[in-house]
Amino acid sequence: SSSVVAISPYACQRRTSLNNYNKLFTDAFEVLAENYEMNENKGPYLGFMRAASMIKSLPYAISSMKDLEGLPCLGDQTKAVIEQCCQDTEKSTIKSCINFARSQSIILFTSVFGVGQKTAEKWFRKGLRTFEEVQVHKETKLTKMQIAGFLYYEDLSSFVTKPEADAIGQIIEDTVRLFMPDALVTLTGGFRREKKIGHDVDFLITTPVPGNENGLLEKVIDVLHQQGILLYCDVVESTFDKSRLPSRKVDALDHFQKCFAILKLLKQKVITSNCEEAEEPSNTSTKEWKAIRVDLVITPFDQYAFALLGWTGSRQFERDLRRFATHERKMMLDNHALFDKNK
Ligand code: TTP
Ligand code: MN
Ligand code: MN
Ligand code: MN
Repeated sequence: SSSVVAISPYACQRRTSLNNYNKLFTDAFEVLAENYEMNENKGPYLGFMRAASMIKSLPYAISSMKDLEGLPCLGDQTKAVIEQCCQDTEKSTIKSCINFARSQSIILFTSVFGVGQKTAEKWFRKGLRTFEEVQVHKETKLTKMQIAGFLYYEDLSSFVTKPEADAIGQIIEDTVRLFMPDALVTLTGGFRREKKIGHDVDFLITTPVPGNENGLLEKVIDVLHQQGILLYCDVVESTFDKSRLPSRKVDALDHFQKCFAILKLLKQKVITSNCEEAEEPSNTSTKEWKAIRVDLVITPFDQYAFALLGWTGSRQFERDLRRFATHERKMMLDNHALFDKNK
């Protein structure tokens, strides 16, 4: 079953559908990767992420070590995990990978919007194990972001569906058009990759007339606030400096003005087909709205193409695009431009 055509070591040169025939392996890899990342062990982290990404592009399910012949991106560590998984009919290797090392409390704490690794570990060291313990503990000082994270925890930890993403898109587009009728509002992130669910909804906003995007985000935020649907908003101002060359830092944040927000989406605004609505009873909530994480990014028109490429993801695809540009083309790619280092 192994393929005759050579598979590229770069994600950006592989055709990858949403059909993952090797989810058991890639889940194990991603959990292991996350664990290495947590311990700031970049090498094995990238190794497992790269292997997971490559395996996702395979048009067949791996069933033995023979299936790995000629495949790129696999090192001794990743091969050892696959070998164990293949020999193991109970799938206990995979289950043990998934329960590997990471404290349940750290997993719980970092699942809150605004709580990162450092904060989770600090709470754990103080002996805190549950949300209740964190919230009643006298010394805990929560940031605005974490307060919102706890307040809307249930909604934010459930997945965003495509109909919900489309409903949010309509709201953003309508609001932007109040000020800028020719503005472009584009759905990016996982939904642009045709994923059916996401953890947030990402948008790029631009206008064809240079400079017209200035001040737009503030106006949009103001309207959302006046409508009573802005539950949380953290604006990050643009830090783009034209005199600076693109940063070499892998996974560096870009310089666009953006906001990380939580919007209140009325359930009546979500257009679902009848069969999807029939599944609804599992949701016992009687509230008429759902809190949704939304990222809005403002880009000048001349950088829109690069921003769109950068914000479409996946993270591994972006990482490999930049790696490909650097090593195979001697160019530098980021969310703002593509630079030819020879010119
Ligand atoms: P995410 O929204 O984090 O990821 P996603 O949409 O692929 O998946 P999910 O369903 O979990 O939301 O990020 C979207 C893309 O944007 C991702 O490829 C990384 C990129 N990105 C930047 O380029 N700059 C940034 O500052 C951030 C936060 C993300
Ligand atoms: Mn997203
Ligand atoms: Mn994400
Ligand atoms: Mn996002």
